[in-house]
Amino acid sequence: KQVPESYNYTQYHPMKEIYTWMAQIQQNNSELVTQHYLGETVENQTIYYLQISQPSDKTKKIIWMDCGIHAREWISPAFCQWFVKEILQNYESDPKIKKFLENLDLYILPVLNIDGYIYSWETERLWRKNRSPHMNGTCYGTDLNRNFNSSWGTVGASYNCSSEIFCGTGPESEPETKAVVQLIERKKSDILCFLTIHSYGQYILTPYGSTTEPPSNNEELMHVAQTAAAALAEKYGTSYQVGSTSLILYSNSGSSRDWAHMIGIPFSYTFELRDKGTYGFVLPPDQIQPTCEETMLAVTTIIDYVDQK
Ligand code: ING
Ligand code: ZN
Repeated sequence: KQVPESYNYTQYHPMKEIYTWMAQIQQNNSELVTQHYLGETVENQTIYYLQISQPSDKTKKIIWMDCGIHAREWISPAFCQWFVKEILQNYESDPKIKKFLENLDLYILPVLNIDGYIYSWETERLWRKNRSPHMNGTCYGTDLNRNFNSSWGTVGASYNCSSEIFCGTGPESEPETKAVVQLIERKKSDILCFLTIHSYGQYILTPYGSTTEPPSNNEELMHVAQTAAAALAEKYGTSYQVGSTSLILYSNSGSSRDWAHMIGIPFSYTFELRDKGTYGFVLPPDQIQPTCEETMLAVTTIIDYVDQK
């Protein structure tokens, strides 16, 4: 399969280059990849996701993975792009990939918070939120991972628009949140697995963040995540901690992971990629490749498990 040859997957890329990459990926792999419109950002940038589907008449289940919900977590979009490249490059030769694509479609959203990502490149490297204006433009940004309709605004969130964890003016107040919600709601009975990629800290987080009450399938959720973390560690020895957000970190409400599980998607996880704080959000480019390689093992472990279920 063709991936744009000149594209450097071991560098971070500005949004403009990611847009071009998405268009080329679809052009060069038109039998497998479709670029779909998801919605628009506050600043009218178009949000796209890529659907990777093997042609067949069979109805398939869906694996969702979004990246770049937080602007400064640059390793996240880098991973979504790496993931797509790996699937396309190894599709012919790797029977495991061919096998799960018989039953599953992959929906990959490389950058959700496009306005924030651009702002992080051009103005403020450590910007986190989107770029919605509040208080007559004196204060900017909603934390999109506090804006979903899952115990919205109850814990680990702020009503102050200058806070890093401002939850917005209401559940789904932001167009970026709404765009995700509309698609996922429409497809939810087919979605098996919802993965949302962040950094940093080296965690695989299970629901819920908003309550310490475990979800009904907690044992299986934990088992699969632990297997994924073990597969990840085999590559470079990187250790990940597994557990529910509210138990191993702190409580938070309005996250997309909680929301996805609450509407009935059984396997819902947040990944917090490298590192553990040495570089934090400013992970050096020489760690893109090892981070993506090891994360690939964790993600494919989860996909294989849900495929075989
Ligand atoms: N972390 C996520 C956040 O939205 C999270 C997930 C929530 C982690 C609560 C820990 C506790 O804050 C990052 N890095 O964005
Ligand atoms: Zn994040």
